[in-house]
Amino acid sequence: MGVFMPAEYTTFVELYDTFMFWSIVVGAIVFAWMLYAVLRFRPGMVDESKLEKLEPGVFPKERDDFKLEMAWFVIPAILIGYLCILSWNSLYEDWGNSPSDEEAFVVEAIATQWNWEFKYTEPIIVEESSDGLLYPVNIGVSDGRIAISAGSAQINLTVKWSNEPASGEFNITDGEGHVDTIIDLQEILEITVKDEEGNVVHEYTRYAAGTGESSQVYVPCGKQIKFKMTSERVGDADAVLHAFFLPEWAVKEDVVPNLETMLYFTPQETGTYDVVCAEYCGMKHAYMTAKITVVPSNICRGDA
Ligand SMILES: [Cu+2]
Repeated sequence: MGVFMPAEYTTFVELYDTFMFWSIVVGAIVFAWMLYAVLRFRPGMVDESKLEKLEPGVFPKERDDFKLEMAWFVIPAILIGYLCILSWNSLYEDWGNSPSDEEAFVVEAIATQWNWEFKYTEPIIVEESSDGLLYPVNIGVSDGRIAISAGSAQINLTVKWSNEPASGEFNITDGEGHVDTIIDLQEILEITVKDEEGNVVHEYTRYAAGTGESSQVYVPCGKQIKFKMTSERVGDADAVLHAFFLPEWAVKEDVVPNLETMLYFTPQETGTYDVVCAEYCGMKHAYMTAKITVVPSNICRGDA
């Protein structure tokens, strides 16, 4: 979708299109009538002697027209009623039936002056092979082993891993390799696979619950994502109002000190999108941005 429009599949796109259509219809009628009136009744076009002598503040009863008055009351009322129902449905769909923490992939977002920090409440794996890689790289992790297979039997690769405070390196020969080591699944695990020329062919990061980073958040594709947000003080910088705004899904919610607010949506395309602050929060408000990356999951794999 374009730069200024949310993704096609969000409920707000239909809402926007319908409102835009009727705004144009009403706008065209109003401006056409205005233009006609301006030209038709400009000075010199009307015979002043034939003008009715209307008295300011007194309704000219003899010109009463019940049918006309009903028409300009009923027609706009129907249109406005229709737009109200339409907005209510979209609002209900996006704000009325929030998922429970069990149903959704929950991320905690902490706003400070002027930064977004994110913490996962369940693990997420972010994995990517370099473009055009001719063999698949499969990584299996348990708390006692990292095992990697790289399809073809001819391939020799080196693997670097880090899992604070431990780290290490091992080789993959003939497409298979593993290391037996204690992995702390409460910490971030990073694995980088390089080929014989030293080029990175595959990167893997597993964020454990409680881990995270600032300015970048990963969410799985096809799942309901729920952000739980609050505003905090850092050093001398007060906890102030912010607003978490995701233009791609047209969702926005205030972030308030001493209060937990939330926002949810379901991404259906992988990719990296903007996070911005939409509530003026001080000098560097405009720079309070972050990136949200939708990573493939078992229910939604690729780009649309
Ligand atoms: Cu702000």
